[in-house]
Amino acid sequence: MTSHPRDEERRWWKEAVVYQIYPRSFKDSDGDGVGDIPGIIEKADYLADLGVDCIWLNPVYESPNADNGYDIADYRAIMDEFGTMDDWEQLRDELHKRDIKLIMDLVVNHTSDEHAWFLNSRASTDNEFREYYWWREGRDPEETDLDPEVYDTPDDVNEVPPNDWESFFGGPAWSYDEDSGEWYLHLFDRKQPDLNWENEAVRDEVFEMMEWWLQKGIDGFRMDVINLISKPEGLPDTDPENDIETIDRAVNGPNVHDYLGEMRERVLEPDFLSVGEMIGAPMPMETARQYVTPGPEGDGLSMIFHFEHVLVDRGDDALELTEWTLPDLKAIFDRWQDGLAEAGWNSLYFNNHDQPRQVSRYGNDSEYRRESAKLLATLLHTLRGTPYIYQGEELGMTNYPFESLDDFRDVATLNPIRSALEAGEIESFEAVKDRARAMSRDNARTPMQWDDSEYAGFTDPDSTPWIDVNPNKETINVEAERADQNSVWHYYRDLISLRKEHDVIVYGDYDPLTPGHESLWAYTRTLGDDSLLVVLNFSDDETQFESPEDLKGANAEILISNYEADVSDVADAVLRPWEARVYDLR
Ligand code: TEU
Repeated sequence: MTSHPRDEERRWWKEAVVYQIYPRSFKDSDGDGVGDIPGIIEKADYLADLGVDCIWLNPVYESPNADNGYDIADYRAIMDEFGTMDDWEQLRDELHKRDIKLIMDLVVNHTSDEHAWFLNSRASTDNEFREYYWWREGRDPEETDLDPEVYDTPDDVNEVPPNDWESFFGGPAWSYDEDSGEWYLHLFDRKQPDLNWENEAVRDEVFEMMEWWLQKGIDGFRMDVINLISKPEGLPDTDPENDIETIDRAVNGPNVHDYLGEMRERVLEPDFLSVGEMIGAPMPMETARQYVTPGPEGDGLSMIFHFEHVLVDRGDDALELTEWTLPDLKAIFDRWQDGLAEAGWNSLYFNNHDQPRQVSRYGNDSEYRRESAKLLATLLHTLRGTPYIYQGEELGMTNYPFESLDDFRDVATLNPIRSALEAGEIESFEAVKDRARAMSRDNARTPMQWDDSEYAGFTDPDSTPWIDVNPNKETINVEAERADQNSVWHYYRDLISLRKEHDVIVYGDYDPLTPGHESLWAYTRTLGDDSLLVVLNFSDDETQFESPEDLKGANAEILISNYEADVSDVADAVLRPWEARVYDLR
């Protein structure tokens, strides 16, 4: 049994609650319909009132915005739409003044095709920048199974790309460059060429840039798709017969731990929050541990974002939805809670700028919106790990009622649907409407709902927001929820403050009690003499919790619950729809 953490195991980033800000959709200060840094500064007190300890800021760097800032043209400059470097410095200071830390997004698997490195790289085949990216000659179609018709090449070029990989946004992962007659690799959009980390000069550039930001006083990085930086030897084709797709070829490449080890030695410190986004699933636990074990044995990342629980309802195809079950979801969390119990640390999230809204996906966003939003929050804030709140989650914001293709802005939604339409695989948008609605990243990107005014207080009434505001801003908004003691907002605030009072929430052991149950998720957290029991009813129906013998008659007090809690008896409690209870068993 874990007793109180030894001092060296204590880390601010284990005790913190992180709040993610997607600047484009948070708050527009200058009426151009796009959120910006001065807008975030206006809301610094809001963040302090909620009680969060750290902000993760999505990319604010100069970018042509093919992928909303994940296509960076200059790592050391701020995007005009978002403000200036002075604004950024002011934001840093305003946050730090309120004891809120700041981590920046590090997007170094790829750059924009408008980054100076790529412009140079493209300019000729023999300059030092050519080796910054993955340029390769094409192949004779006869020697492959690939259909040259599929690729975008001039009529007189009868070639297919160096391998058959597909972009994660749909279409081929290679684009043909007419000037040099070669192809370049882009695992995402064609405007996001992959950097070649095998080149030491690339690593130097990246580490110097990270150092530059750390010198500016930031507290760490969220590392975009960092498990893609090392590519497999020879860039082999996929192997569908053995179920090996592009993603399997691309993740956790042979040198990834060397590169991260070098990063750890050169720029990272244990006190920085470094959270690596690791796409693809499932990930072997050994690999995960390697990423999060402190140096020199491990790569020394504080934690990672794995994808297993957010792929639980996804099929193989980008547009395929499947049913998820609670036992499946629990099994994933249990595996990670257990896998990183001794070494490493977990991140806890359902939402971010790439995921549909959690209450629409794992909860009930109509009749039990409020209850289920609070239940999901209870889960994320009482598991072992660091909880991440994505803007609007603290209001129980929901998915958007998308009606037509024009409502979407995201390349990851638009590219595959447009290709499917062009290829005649679907006749109209209607064929994929339900799926696009359920899973589009744009669900997360509609503007933050501050009040019930025309554009929810996100931007001026006489401006036009870059993406529509959810009509439910009438009732779901900051102003209304702050005025209502029973709101999702107040519940989040309570959860955040409980974390500060109870070490057991941060450091306690996790023990699941109901792994196979269809609708109940119950577990204990234990640290020395402190012990919590969490019981969650993932259902529209009442569900009885049969407590283990040793908990019957335990002296329990309800620490927090999403219902009026007149019950303190653990034994065989009947939980109401989406009821969440946290008992203090001490
Ligand atoms: O996302 C990684 C990623 O591949 C997925 O989350 C992606 O959104 C999904 O597979 C699309 O269907 C990161 C960023 O979080 C995301 O916003 C960027 O678009 C992507 O990397 C490229 O930088």
